[in-house]
Amino acid sequence: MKLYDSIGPNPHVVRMFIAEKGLSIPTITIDLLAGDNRKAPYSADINVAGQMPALVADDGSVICEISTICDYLEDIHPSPALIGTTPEQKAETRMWVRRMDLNICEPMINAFRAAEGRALFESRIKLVGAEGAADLKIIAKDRLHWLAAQLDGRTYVCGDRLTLADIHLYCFLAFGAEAGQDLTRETPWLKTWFDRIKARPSASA
Ligand SMILES: N[C@@H](CCC(=O)N[C@@H](CS)C(=O)NCC(=O)O)C(=O)O
Repeated sequence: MKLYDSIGPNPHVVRMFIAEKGLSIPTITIDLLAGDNRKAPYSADINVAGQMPALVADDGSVICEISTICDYLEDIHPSPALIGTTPEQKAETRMWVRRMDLNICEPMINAFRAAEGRALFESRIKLVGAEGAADLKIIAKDRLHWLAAQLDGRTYVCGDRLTLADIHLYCFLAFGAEAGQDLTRETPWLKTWFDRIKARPSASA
């Protein structure tokens, strides 16, 4: 098995998940700043979407999209469970991951690409304009407030279970904090939760 890795929050999610699993997977680093992820051989042979990361399984299967990569790793290494051990636990984790990904992480990242990251991304993908970027930042913050209100009082997103949902949200908020969208202090619960996850050794993976 090998992981095609790079800078950025998506690869960070997978590295943190791997660290929490206690796994050691060899990595091949792709130079995202140089755009090597969008050139052959990576975009031709590994990830047709030209994005990072990608996992190559022992049988040569290529697995892309971070939630899918984490699902696969959980399937082959069920313990410790970071998605769940029952259908209900798995559904709960995936429900929160989907909510945070669609409603918070995507607008946050699309805003970053169109604003702070514009020079890097404008030759790669279609971007919204400056006003759109500002609106996306407002949407990400607004949805995060909604999420934080739902989770207030919980140790982890799924109660007493540390899951992919914590890892996913943490990695994106940590990225935002370094990239012009520091949302880590928006509510008292969020601050406490963020610092709790940040303290885990896996956070620096
Ligand atoms: N939906 C994809 C998103 C992957 C993604 O956006 N990766 C970023 C790194 S954080 C990337 O490859 N950016 C460089 C680019 O798009 O050229 C996933 O779940 O893996």
